[in-house]
Amino acid sequence: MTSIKGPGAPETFDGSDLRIAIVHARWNTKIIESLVAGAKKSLFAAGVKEENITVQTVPGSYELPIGVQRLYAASQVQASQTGEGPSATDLLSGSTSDLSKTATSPATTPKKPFDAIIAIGVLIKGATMHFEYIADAVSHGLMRVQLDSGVPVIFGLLTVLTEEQGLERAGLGNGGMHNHGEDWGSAAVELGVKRRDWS
Ligand code: DLZ
Repeated sequence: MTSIKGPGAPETFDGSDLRIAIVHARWNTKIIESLVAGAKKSLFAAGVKEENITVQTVPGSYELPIGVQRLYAASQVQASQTGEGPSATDLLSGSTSDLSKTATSPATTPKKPFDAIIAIGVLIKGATMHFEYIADAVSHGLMRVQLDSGVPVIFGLLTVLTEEQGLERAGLGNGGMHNHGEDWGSAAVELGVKRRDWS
């Protein structure tokens, strides 16, 4: 029997003028790389241009919320400096993070703020309570960033009990499960497009 789980019949959205970021953790690299590749595959399939996709890494999943928050702020500052967004003074609020420093360096090409950001991490349960604390903090942190900033943040955090479960969900297992990164890429395009109508 086919499963009823999943996002339903695919709709198509034109991502050709979207700017999308992927922020991913480096823990559990083999799984992460496949998820990132899956997300990019869907972005390209929807017409997102390679030059409009930014990939940034953080050490572990716990750092995803701050990575997403600063990268988005950096893109807003960059846009303000190239006349494509609100003014830099409205946005920077004295931040000294590395990502905002990157943003305040002179921009060469006009770039608008990101339309959506995909946060990708893989948490594999161990023998301690680490998993629970990080999963909870990251879930809440990413939701907070998206509601506070208004930019859609796609939840690409796998919270799995075993490595095998992670490999399966990255399309690398023997069970024939599809690569969940592809769903996240499609969700980013859909939300990026719809967000404009909701503005
Ligand atoms: C410490 C830790 C552990 C135990 N497990 C994972 C994991 O399975 N996946 C992941 O993305 N990160 C893990 N980390 C690292 C934390 O997310 C974080 O990078 C460190 O605690 C430093 O803040």
